[in-house]
Amino acid sequence: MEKRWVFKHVPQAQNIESLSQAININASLAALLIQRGINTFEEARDFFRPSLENLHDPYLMKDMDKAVSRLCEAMDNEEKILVYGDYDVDGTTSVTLVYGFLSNYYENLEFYIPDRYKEGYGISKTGIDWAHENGFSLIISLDCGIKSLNEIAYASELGIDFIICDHHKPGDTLPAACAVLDPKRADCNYPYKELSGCGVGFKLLQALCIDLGLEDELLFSFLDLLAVSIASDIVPITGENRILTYQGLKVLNESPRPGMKALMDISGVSKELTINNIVFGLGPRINAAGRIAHAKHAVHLLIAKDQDEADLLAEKDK
Ligand SMILES: [Mn+2]
Repeated sequence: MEKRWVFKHVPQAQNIESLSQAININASLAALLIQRGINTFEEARDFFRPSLENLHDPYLMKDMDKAVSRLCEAMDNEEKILVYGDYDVDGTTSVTLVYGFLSNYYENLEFYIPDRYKEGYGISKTGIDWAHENGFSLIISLDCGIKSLNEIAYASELGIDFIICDHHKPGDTLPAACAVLDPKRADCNYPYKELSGCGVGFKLLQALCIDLGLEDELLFSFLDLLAVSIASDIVPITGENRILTYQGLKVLNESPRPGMKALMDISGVSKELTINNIVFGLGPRINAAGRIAHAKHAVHLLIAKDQDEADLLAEKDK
């Protein structure tokens, strides 16, 4: 493969001098940082110490207010809520995050992952019919939905509302859902555009926590799923994704959930887990469930609370 080298400009001497003094590093390192857009003490601090305090306000995302108020209405009225995700790693980690978090506060909740071979990618008519037959009136779609205009219109005829959490580029028309969360919407002013599908689901939960006055701590214990989604979906590890990945790796290394621990053991990760271990070890194993059998097994593995159960489920996915 032919490589095309893109050379970065050498920064101005006075900028190198001022950054190297501000953070007490040598000129070569300061030049490398400036070439990566880090010019000040504050920017360097945020780069070296990625902090959850620097996450963006979730309410900057278009439709977030509508999404939270529909979700709260559903919970107040004890409606049946379906968490619907795609069958790849981003989809199954998103479903584990949203289903796993909400189930701590709300019981009338189930999840659904379409069958890769029978239903294909995205929202399926089969899935909507299943939701209708089982009395669901709200579907939260994760990592899919932005292009499912017909399916979402069909659901609406059956009295089922949608909250879409997607990160794919929308077409010319948006689906007629109650709320369409997607930073790539042309009219969305959210400052960071490269979130994974799981990242958009995380923003919805972050907004819900603010609205209901819930502590962030429980939500942050789910950050391992964000790190796995970001690494496996190959979205850039910049900005907010870098904070989520850094903190997610910490959760994976310090207090992994049983399902992740089981996958780490099977992948032979003995030392500190890195992004490479996720991309080549954990991610493919989570993906395998959807290819060999059904991706719902990956969610069962990731939500397992008991280590013996998780070890057994992971053996199956081997
Ligand atoms: Mn995705």
